[in-house]
Amino acid sequence: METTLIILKPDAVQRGLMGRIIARFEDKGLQIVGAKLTKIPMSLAERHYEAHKTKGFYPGLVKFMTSSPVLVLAVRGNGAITIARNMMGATFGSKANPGTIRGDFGVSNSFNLIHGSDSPEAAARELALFFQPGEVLEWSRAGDAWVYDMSAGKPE
Ligand code: D4T
Repeated sequence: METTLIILKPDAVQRGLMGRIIARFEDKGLQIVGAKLTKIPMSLAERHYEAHKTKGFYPGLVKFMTSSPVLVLAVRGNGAITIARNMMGATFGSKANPGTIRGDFGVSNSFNLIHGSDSPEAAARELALFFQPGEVLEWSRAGDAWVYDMSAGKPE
């Protein structure tokens, strides 16, 4: 099982899209194992996006991410990192395909609604940035036996 860090960005929260976006992950069969509504401090936004520090869009990105509350989620499932990235769609709302979160809910390139970790290493780093030990929960869903075929002893 993988856990990925998802952030519903300030535009998603301000536009009242949290419920519809979370519903997509739940409908898919992914499990919410952590959730936090928070206003990201500047220092945390800078660390989260430190890979983009030299890019021209970095100052605007950090300003946007700290401008208003976000909903931070830990989302778990077999292959959750890639599944969530595919559900999010291309980075720019103007380019994202219909059927994806960015493709269905946005047209902006910089206000692109959602962040998702892009690798297991990034997920581990980002989960540790946004969640304290114990805030990502281990819990079993009553319907889990019908989300995956477990007949081989692992999720298929
Ligand atoms: P995040 O990291 O937010 O999940 O987005 P992506 O993984 O899809 O895209 P990214 O890391 O390349 O970009 C991070 C963030 O910066 C904004 N951005 C990006 C921007 O405002 N202008 C740009 O030219 C690019 C490339 C959007 C997402």
